[in-house]
Amino acid sequence: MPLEALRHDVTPAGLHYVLVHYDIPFVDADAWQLTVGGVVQRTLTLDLEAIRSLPRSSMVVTLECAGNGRALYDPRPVSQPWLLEAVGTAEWTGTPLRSVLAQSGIDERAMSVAFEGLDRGVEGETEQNYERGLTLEDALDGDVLLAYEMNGAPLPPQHGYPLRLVVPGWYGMASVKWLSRIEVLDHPFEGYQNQVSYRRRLTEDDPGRPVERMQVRSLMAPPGHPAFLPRTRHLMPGRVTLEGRAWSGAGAITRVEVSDDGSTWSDSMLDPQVSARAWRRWSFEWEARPGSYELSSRATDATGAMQPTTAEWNVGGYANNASQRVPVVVAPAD
Ligand SMILES: Nc1nc2c(c(=O)[nH]1)N[C@H]1C(S)=C(S)[C@@H](COP(=O)(O)O)O[C@H]1N2
Ligand SMILES: [Mo]
Repeated sequence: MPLEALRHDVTPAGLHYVLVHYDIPFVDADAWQLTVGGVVQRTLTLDLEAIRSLPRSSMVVTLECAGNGRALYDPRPVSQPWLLEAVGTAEWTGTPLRSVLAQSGIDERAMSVAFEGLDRGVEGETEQNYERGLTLEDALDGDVLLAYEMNGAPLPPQHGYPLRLVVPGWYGMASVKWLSRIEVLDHPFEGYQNQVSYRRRLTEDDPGRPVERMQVRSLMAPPGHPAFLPRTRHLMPGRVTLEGRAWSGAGAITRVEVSDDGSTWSDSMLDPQVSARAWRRWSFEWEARPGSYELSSRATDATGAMQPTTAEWNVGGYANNASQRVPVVVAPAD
C-alpha cells in the first residue's frame, strides 16, 4: 500500500497490500466448494451460495504482513523485502467462522483447526498447499470471519476469491485466502506455516516463538512532496498537519506521539477508533521551520506496549514495529 493511502479510513481495494507465497489460483466459483471435516459430527460441503445464505456480518479490519519492515532490519533477512507498505484496512463481509463450526458439531476431542488454501508451491523443500492452523479457542473468537466480500464487492482474485479467512488482530499469515478446506483436529496443528515459518528465531537453530498478533505500530502519511530518487519529503515553512494511522493486535490505541528530533515527543490528536479491529487516525499540527528533519511517530496501546526505536532482529525478519523515520526538508522562506 503506498503510504499516502494512509489518508483513507478504509483502503480502496486496489491500494491494499497483497502478499502471496505461491501463485494466485484461478478459481471457477461455480465449481468451488468448502469442506468442513475432521473431528466433527457432520462433514459439511458448502458452495458459495450456501455460505452467502448464512448469517451475514461485516467488520473493518486492519491487516499487516508479519514481514512489514523486514527490509529495514540490518542485516536484511532474505524474503519479501517490504519497507513499510505491507498494511491495509478493508471492510470484510462474510459469515462468522464460529457459526459454521457450530453447524458441523465440534467433537469434544477437538484441539485445533486447520485452514487450507487452493494455492500450492514448494517451501522448505516440500510441495504443499498454503495451510495455517489456529487453536480451537482462537478459531472460536466471534470476530473471525469467512469473508466473501471486500469493501462491498466480491473478493478480488488477489485477496482470496471466492472465500478467505479473516483473523482480526493477527498478522496477515493467519488469514488464509482461497479457502477450500477446514479441518478440526484432535491434536495441535503442526503444518509448515505454523511450525517452521512465522517463528521469531534469533539464530537458525533457535526453534523460536510463534509470530501471532500484530505488534503496536504507527505510520505517517508522507507530508509535502517527494523528491524522485532519494524520496525525501519537501515542505514549505508554516503550519502543516501531520497525520497517519496506528494499530495493535493487543488492544486499542491510546496514544500516538510525534517527534521532529528523535528525542522530544509530543502527543498527537486521536480520532475515534472506527472499529475495535482497525487502525486509528492520528494528527498533529507541526510548525515547519526551514531545515532538515527526521519526523517520527510512536504509538502506545491499551496494554501499555509502546513502539520501540529499534525492533529485535530475527532470522525471518518479522514484526519490525520500530518507529518510522521520515526525512523531510523544509525550504527556506523567501
Ligand atoms: N492461501 C493463502 N493465504 C494467504 C497467503 C498465501 O500465500 N496463500 N499469504 C498470507 C499472508 S503472509 C498475508 S500477509 C496475507 C495477505 O493478505 P492480502 O494479500 O489480502 O493483503 O494473506 C495470507 N493468506
Ligand atoms: Mo504476510
